[in-house]
Amino acid sequence: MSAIAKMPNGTRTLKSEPRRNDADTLAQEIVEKLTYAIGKTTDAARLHDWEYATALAVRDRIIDQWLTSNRQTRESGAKRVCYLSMEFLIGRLLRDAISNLGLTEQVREALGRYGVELDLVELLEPDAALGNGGLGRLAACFMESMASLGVPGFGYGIRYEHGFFRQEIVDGAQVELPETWLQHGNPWEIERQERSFEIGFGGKVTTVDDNGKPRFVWRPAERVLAVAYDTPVIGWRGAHANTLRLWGAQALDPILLDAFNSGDHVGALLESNRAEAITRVLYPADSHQAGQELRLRQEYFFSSASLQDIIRRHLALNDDLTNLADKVAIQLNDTHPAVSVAELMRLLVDVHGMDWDAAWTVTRETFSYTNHTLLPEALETWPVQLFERLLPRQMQIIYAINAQIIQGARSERDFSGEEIAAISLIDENNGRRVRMGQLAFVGSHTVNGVSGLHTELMKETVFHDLHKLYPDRIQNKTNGVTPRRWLFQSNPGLTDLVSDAIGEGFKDDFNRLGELDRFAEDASFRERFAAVKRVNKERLATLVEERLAISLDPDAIFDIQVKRIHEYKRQFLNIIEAVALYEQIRAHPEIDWTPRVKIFAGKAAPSYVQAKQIIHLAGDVSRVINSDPAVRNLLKVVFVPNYNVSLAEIIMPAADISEQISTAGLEASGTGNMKFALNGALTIGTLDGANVEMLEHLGEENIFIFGLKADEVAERRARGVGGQEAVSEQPLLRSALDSIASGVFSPDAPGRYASLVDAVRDRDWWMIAADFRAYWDTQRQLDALWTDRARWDEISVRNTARMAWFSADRTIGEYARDIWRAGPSR
Ligand code: 26Q
Repeated sequence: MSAIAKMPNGTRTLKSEPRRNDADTLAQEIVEKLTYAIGKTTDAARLHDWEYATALAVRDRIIDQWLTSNRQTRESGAKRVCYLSMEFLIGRLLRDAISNLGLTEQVREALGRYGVELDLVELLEPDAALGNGGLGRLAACFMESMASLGVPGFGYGIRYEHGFFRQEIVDGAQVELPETWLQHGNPWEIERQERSFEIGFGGKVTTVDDNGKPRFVWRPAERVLAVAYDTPVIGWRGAHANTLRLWGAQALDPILLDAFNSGDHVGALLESNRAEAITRVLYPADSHQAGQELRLRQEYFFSSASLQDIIRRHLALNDDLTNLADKVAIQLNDTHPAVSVAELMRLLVDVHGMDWDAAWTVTRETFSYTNHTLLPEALETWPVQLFERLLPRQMQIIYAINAQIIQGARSERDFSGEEIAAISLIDENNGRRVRMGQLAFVGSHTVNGVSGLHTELMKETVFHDLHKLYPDRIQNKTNGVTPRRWLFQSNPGLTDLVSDAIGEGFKDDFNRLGELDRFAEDASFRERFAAVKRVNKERLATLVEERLAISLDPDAIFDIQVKRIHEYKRQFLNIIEAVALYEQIRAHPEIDWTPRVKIFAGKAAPSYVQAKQIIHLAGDVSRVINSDPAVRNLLKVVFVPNYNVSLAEIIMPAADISEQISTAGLEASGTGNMKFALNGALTIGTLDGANVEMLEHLGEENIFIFGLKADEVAERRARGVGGQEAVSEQPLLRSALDSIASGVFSPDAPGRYASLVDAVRDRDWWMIAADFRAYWDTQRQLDALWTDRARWDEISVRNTARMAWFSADRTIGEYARDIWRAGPSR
């Protein structure tokens, strides 16, 4: 690598001619890697070695394109997009890279010559699980999409040594185990020790005289080093490559030599342990405040490193920082990097000597911010005291920004005291806290929500008063998913079928997927479409049989809910419906029930008690129903442990029904909903998040919407309507709740679910009782539809055909046009 990077004409690749991509050449290069990078002969190589060698051979091809893309961006002076995100939930990269380079068949053949199967090799790669769920996966889809569109993009994040925990179910309960994705090395990353920056914490702020003006100097008490690890991200057809730059923490002085020499060998390492702790582990909470100091350290660490890197690169190509916003757009993925607003001000004013007003203009023109949640308990705030102790200068800057904003609101807009309190960067009601959402909002030129409904609710709720002050700042950018991973790679059968029908063109111009619509009326096409689904269901059934020893009938409806476990996502509603159905099947053996398999997967935050109970309940219900002969296999319930990206790639293509049943107004967008529908699943869902746009694009006959709307939920909550009435009026619901509460599914601990059930009967905050009836009826409507397979398959085909708009390419195109004002560099 360094031979390439340090060549005199540093941008030229070593190969003067384009690489050959035939199976012979690939076979030879893979064996070369096996020999010289791993030190093994083909006879001695384990499958792991083949995986590593294959990745390295493929990586060489990516690096060729990477160096070219970087040179093009540099020479064209094109604007760069820097996507700052605490999370990148990438999954595996080998299949993605091979597929985007168009090398799948050649690599398969190359490995085949040594009796090695590509599919098995791919399975050995650990998931890069540097994220919790939707927000992190969105960042990964966006990276792939920017590369595919040729938008010069940089992802900036944290190289967690341990990603999202591995979930095991022990005696019915979730157990979190450490995840060790780097154990066998990471062939995709390139460490860049020379790209490192000092990051300070704590200490004091003093002022010095700078030609008669005071200048602030921060003297941190503690310093650590942020070291860059780069992963190239290759786009579709290998036409462009971008960089994902993740920061790892190191001690400035890894071994305190004085201490070491005086014999204190353990003490000599204390500092390096403390430094490296910053990037040790991903916080596994996606909805509740973590609140720990280490989290704030992580946020500042990666924000500061990224900004220093951006400034360094800018100054290498430009005279000063006044035109920063013409050359870079920085997107803040939620508030996690929001401290960047204060940090950029500090770097511009204190370090680079810009005056305050000019710096504020540059800052605001550079940043934009995406909000991903309205849940009050998830809005990020930090105690002022903690902030001040850890980041004293940044805290001063936040106060100064706040004063400026509040003054403007008072003098120019005549804001009332209440309105001022609402826009203030400091929450004075809960023991003085810094509000990261407000900071990100005022420091950005554009703020966006991730679906139409979510964006409107942002304007009405969390950012009501800031929206009044800056009425043009909020925009909508409905999420999307990359069709490369979520259709081409995960569902090759369907991809080939679509190609047969409408030609290969849709792979390069995804909007053309719409041409598939007319095939919904073609009976023979529908049959082939259903046959692909059937094969995908068999594959999932095999996985469930192998992992859980539960046998599934691929002819039953596969009804699937996979996502983080959360009360607002209402897995509990789904389980209650399963219990009600179970009781009805037992009570009415004479009815011709439609066979159904309910599949669940997802992780609970380790401290989220109710979410963990829901997992426990799914397992308990599963055991009782699956083993009851009276059910005659008409209903099965399965909880698949350790949901991750790789499991999703098997699950999405195998679904008949996709469950998107959040309490209306609470799911910002959802992206699993898009992956399922793209693969032909029928959605049962509430009018929430991007389900609303899915309804618009699919047409109301092709999606199954039920339940209260967002405004109705808000109104019922405001009136304090509880669950009592709804429960007493619905015998199916009442009986299911009674069974769960009385221990029918938990005879070992009959009271285990008492509080879960009581919450529905009493407050019904999540509208489970309120929505049960509509949910039940819609499920039975789907049962009936299943018996008309021509109609079901027609709807299924239309779902795939009409999901083109939900490609992340469309989303990225909108960000580039409306927010970043950046285009392809080619
Ligand atoms: C915050 C502070 C301290 C510790 C952790 C966090 C934290 C971490 C992750 C808060 C939230 C998250 C993740 C949120 C998330 O994934 N939101 C989802 O974002 C998706 C992409 O926009 C949407 O589709 C989902 O609707 C939304 O729930």
